[in-house]
Amino acid sequence: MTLFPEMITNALGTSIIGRAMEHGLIGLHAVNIRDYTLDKHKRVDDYPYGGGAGMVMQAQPICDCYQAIREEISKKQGRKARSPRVIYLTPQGQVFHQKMAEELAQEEELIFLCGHYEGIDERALELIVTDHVSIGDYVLTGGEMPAMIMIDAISRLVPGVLNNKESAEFESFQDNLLEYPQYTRPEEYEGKRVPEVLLSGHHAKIEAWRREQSILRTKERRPDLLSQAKLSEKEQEWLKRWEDVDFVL
Ligand code: 6GU
Repeated sequence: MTLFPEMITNALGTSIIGRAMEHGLIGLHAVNIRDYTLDKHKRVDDYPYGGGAGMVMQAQPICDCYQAIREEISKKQGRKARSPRVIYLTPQGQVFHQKMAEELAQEEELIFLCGHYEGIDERALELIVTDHVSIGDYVLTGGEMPAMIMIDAISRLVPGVLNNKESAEFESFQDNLLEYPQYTRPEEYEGKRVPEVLLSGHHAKIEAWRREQSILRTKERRPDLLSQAKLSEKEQEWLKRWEDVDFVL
């Protein structure tokens, strides 16, 4: 639900998410809230009661838009659908993270409500919103980009959306560890060589090196994550030896 549907369809219609839609693995409908206004000038916002800066999005177009979407879902499912989660994108929400993406990827239907101007009439939020979500502690002009970020993060977890090469299996945030460094040809570039172990063909050694790199990289760049990572006894011992080293990466 947005006042700028083409922003969503243009951005997500390309690349991996676009391909997933073409393959019918996910569906995306950017619904224009303005289509549901009863105002003869097609207005969807008004001045805030009590005064103050900016405009507030009115409850009526949003709630009618929501009801129309629910009816679409019921029609598609051929029965009265249970209430889908409605995610309101707002800097006042819980901060989005990978676990939340995994949880939301289990849902059959999701509705994202994108606000603009100074906000949305609280009564609309009370009536339809189930989750308030922020994408981080900074302020944006609207909820569209946060919604797209969430849709991208959630969609790539839907089975079949990523192919083998893009597979989500080994990557950042798996285990709360960051991804290890990657290299491709040539073996030497600007005098910098690819780490020898990667040219060795010794798979066990390569796996061990990558695991080490993941751990060290997380320690260096995201120490807050490392405290939540599951490390073996041996790895914890090994990591202690790097405790006072801060020039490795
Ligand atoms: Cl979800 N919306 C807006 N407008 N700003 C944000 C945000 C959301 N998350 C962080 N900043």
